Amino acid sequence: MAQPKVVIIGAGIVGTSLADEITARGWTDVTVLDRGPLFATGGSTSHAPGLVFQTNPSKTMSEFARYTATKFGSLEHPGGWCFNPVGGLEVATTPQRLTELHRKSGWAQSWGIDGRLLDAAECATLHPLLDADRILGGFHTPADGLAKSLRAAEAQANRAIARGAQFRPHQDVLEVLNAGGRVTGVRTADGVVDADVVVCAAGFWGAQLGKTVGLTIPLVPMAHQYVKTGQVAELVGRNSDIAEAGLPILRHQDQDLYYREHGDRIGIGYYGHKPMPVDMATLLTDTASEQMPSMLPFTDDDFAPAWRESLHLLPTLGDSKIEEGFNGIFSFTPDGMSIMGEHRDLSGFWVAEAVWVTHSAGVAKAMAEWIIEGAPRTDVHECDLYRFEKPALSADFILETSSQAFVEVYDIVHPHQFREKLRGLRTSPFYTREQELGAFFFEGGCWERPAWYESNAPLLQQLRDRGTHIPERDPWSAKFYSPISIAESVWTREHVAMYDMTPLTRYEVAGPGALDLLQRLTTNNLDKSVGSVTYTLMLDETGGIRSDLTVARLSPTSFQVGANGPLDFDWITRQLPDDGSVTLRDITGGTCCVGVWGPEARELVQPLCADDISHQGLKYFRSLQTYLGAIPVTMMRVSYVGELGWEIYTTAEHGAALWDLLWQAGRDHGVIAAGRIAFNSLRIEKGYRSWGADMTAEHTPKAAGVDFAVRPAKGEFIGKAALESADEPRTMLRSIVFDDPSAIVLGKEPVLIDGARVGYVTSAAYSATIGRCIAYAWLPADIEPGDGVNVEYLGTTRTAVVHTEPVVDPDMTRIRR
Ligand code: FFO
Repeated sequence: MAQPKVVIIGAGIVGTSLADEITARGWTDVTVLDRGPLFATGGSTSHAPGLVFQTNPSKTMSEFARYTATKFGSLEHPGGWCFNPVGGLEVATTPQRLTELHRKSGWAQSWGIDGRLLDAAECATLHPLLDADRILGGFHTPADGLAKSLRAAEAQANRAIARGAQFRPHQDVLEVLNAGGRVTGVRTADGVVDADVVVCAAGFWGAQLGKTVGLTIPLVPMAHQYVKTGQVAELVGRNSDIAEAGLPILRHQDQDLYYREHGDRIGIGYYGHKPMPVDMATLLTDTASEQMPSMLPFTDDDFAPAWRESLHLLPTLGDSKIEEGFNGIFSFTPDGMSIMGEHRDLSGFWVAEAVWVTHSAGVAKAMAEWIIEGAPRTDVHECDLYRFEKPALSADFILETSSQAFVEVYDIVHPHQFREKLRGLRTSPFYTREQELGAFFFEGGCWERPAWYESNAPLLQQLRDRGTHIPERDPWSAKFYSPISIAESVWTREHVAMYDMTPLTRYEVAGPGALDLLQRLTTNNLDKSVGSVTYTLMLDETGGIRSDLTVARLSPTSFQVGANGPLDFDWITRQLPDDGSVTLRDITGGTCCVGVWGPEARELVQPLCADDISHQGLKYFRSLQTYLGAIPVTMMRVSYVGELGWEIYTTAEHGAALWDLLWQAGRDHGVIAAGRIAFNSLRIEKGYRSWGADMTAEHTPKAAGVDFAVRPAKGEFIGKAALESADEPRTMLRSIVFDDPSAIVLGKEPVLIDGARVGYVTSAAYSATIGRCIAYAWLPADIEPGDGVNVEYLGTTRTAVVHTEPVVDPDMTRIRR
């Protein structure tokens, strides 16, 4: 076959980097189009200040940034450097920020980025413009630095050109052409450019282009202020024209500020002002003739506090003044992450949008792997184009949350902190009951999810009265948390509890081709009798875990699939056969589910059911379509919390009646409603993985400890060949148990042995059953149960021991009875 023709829209940092990565992999028929001139195209890259801070709570984003820094460091440009590794310094002026820097230092260690916490004097030595008296300390990352965005773009473009790529300026893409569900090219004023692959790397212009092909690319162009001072006396003579900068790039996040040198001047960027979303329609008319449509006029008033605060932090600026400034446009998204992927209904149309210079080369590499090899080697689920729930694609949601992402860009954000605006978009039929019970709601996937119930406070008191240790939490881990959750998990293990499982994504997969499709898509054997329920994995072509599912066979040709969110719907949709023999329907919102779990679950439910739901009557991992009272239900004997009981499903209109029926019947058993925090603790005790947190497409089933769900003998499935030729895993997911009953970690902390970083924590929870915190961690494969490890949490070292799995109930006596 002839080489695929690739058109990249946008010659900014993403488009040029992608042209380089794609041509480097041997696809050389690449044309890059830009609406502006080359390479100062007038987009965000043209004015990007180029600070590359690599550390990020997201491992993926950190890896993208690390690749960018490394790659830019190796680029050649006649004008000079593309990357200047001056290092990065973030300073704290509040105790909260100092603690945050400890957390940051933890992420850096977890993701393998060199960094060190410094006291105020050390910070001032590193960056002599700093007033040491103003700061409490800092975090120094020597490998961070400055990217020269335009040079890096041009240098990468030149490599691509040398391999045959073409770059064409002044080409507004007027239309994306397609036939039979595939892209065939793009049309510009100059004519048609044929293409098999079109990549939209148009930055903040991209959302408009997406619209023309029926795609919502949820980004908002935001104006952000950047100024340059005049000459700063202290800097005179320090930097050669070529070096431009020698001091570390600096962040003062308590005041939403960052700084870099421009020779003997200082550049200051500011996020403290109100969000300034840019209306694209007016931008297009207002700037039609402008060289730099992405640079809006400076608004002095918005910058006044920034200047004041800058003089406090860097007093020598007092002799200087703001000499120039502008409000530069770049893209913000609802969750602050980039947007990557292929259009589901227009194959060959790809998106690489909302990418900072910081992450650009890493994103481009992953895109090239995805386009050419079929899957990126880095886990990109956090950036996937199809990660958004439906309400999150509304204009209201996109504007509101992207503005919030701007406000929070330098904020200290708790991992369990949830959106405050646009809440209540999805509520289960049990919602009013939950409110009555004093539920504290977390938000997830636009659903309201009870985290714990204040009505269970007396149970916590009972636990205290019987002498149970309830660990005190530090202020950080005590946020978005209540010890009531401990009482809820104990009550589940000792009696019975009701869990609202409605937000669990579920699909109906039906039709004569349903079994074949699911067999091809997943690793376990699903060709079992009606009533069977199977835990199974979806792999990508490289054998990485895309998701873990439960599949219930409700009839010979219809299956209910319990899934992990919108990405599963997207993946399955892409694999549907063309012949119409399978239909896929998201039934999450039209149905609901209560998990009734605990040793007394059967006593509670059996009297409501005419069918036999004894241990033999409805076996473990079997389902039954029956009635509870007058309510039609599907019961599945599955338990993510590791207790006797069922997930009980019904359609939405019966939901409230089902809840009330169970609640009434449970009175004699003291049934409680229990929340997500207890749920999470119990599943961690039981060794059950949470996809996205504990395992992703970067991991094989064996490494993640879920290879029991892989049955090669059943026949072909996606990823099977890759698994057969896979090397032995070098890292394994393990359960670790902390020694100190008061030790708490939350996830993403580094794991060390003898002072050297060996891995990182994925998720963690306090286990009431064993009275210790349990965590999952990715560790070298030769570290085994019984081995000791250290976990760094906010500057303290917690000792833990690798445990056999599961930690609780390895003999399954609680579930199988
Ligand atoms: N679907 C349902 N119905 N319920 C769930 O809780 C979930 N999940 C995800 C997505 N789909 C779901 C899947 N995660 C087990 C472990 C993880 C799960 C679901 C179930 C489990 O019970 N594993 C047992 C049984 C294995 C077997 O017999 O094959 C085990 O590992 O011992 C919630 O996130």
